[in-house]
Amino acid sequence: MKYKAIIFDLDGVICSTDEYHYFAWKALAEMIGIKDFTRKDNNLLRGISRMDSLEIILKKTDKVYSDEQKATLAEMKNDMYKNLLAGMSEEDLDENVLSTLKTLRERGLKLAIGSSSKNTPLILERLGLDKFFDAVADGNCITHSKPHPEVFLKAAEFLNLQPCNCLVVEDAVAGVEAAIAGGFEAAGLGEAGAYAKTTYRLHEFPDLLNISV
Ligand code: B16
Ligand code: MG
Repeated sequence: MKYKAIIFDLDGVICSTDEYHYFAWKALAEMIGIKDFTRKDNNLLRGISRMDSLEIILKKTDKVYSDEQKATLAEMKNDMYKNLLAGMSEEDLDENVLSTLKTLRERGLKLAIGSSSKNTPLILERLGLDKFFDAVADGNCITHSKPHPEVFLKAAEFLNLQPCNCLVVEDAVAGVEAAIAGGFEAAGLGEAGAYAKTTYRLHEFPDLLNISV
């Protein structure tokens, strides 16, 4: 077997919290007078840390913010995002995602999370997945966010495996870049699926079962 483990991105792969990030960033952008924050803009933030995401959004305004003000803005966005997460439950876990994960595990693969999000523990708990994965690397245990490979290297380290034995699943171009930079192969959903460096294109999550892992 080529792969011994699969490392999953969280937002936009395991669950649709990428939509909540979009709503929260859009609300924040409007609050500070940016009226044209689009889904296309939001795609640039996939896999990018909270503070780096804010910096990208602030390029759309001429206003200058101090570091302290930026920290406040990021906290406001996170509060709005967490309000949306509070409404999540196990019912928000797509049945196809859960059954695919279970089948992959039955096939003998280790399953891990590699997410830039500091809210990973909260999201996994809301979805009833807090004890499900063999390893979780997230925004709380890294200093460099995607496209740096640190989060995936951490996940591989937690699994005690080499990157060449792990497949990364991503929805973000930055996430595919991170995987490739770390020596992993990558399967991509959405924009990441169409990205030239992506090893396997997934049209939907269960397509993972068709990759000869
Ligand atoms: P937080 P992923 C990433 O998660 C999101 O794609 C990105 O939009 C977000 O800014 C980042 O996590 C940080 O999230 O503000 O919750 O710490 O896609 O790597 O699972
Ligand atoms: Mg993602």
